[in-house]
Amino acid sequence: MSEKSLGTNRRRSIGAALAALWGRLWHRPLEIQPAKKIAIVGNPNVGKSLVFNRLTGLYVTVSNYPGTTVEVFRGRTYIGNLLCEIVDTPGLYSLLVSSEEEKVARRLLMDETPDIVVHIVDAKNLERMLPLTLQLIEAGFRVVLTLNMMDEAQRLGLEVNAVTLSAHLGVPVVEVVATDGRGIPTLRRVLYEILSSDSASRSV
Ligand SMILES: Nc1nc2c(ncn2[C@@H]2O[C@H](COP(=O)(O)OP(=O)(O)O)[C@@H](O)[C@H]2O)c(=O)[nH]1
Ligand SMILES: [Mg+2]
Repeated sequence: MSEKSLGTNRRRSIGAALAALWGRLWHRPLEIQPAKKIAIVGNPNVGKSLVFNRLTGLYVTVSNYPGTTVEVFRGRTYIGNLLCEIVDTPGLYSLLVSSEEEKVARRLLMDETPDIVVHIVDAKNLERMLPLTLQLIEAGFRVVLTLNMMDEAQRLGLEVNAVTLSAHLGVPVVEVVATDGRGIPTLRRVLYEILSSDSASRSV
């Protein structure tokens, strides 16, 4: 097992233990049908799987997407009082697909019509990644833009104005550092605000 996957498993196991404890305290079962679905999308290597691991607790499953060899991870977590399925999709550069991974990511978005699409981007390379945000918004998905790797962006002295970006795009923008969990509570709060609002009906 590689060092990276060991690290990922360790992060997941702490999250899983906390989720199990929390669930027991509040008698919240994870086996029932999730009320909402959240898809995590973005380019390869932007931190999708780390954010997925931070959001999900127990009941993470991996399976090949039907008819393909591409693996898709699914997990469950409570966002507030709503049991949600979180799907970690394969890397996607554009909705105008080319590779098998991209086809799966796109098919998944189109077929499963998630309630929210969390678009994860590398905060250091915004201009390269924002075109996909625009495509997702244009396609009618309810998008939450997540600026990950804020630690590296800050180290490079890059100034990212999430408030201005959010005003321009018309979608919530959350700054996170998936490696240490900074911003994840804010992301959960933003997801809850959207899911629990009346306007959370599916628009795709
Ligand atoms: N410094 C830093 N590294 C990160 C952050 N998020 C992810 N990474 C690293 O980026 C790499 C890719 O992460 P991964 O979750 O596998 O990305 P994915 O391909 O989008 O699923 C890993 O080596 C992570 O440790 C972050 O917020 N800060
Ligand atoms: Mg991944």
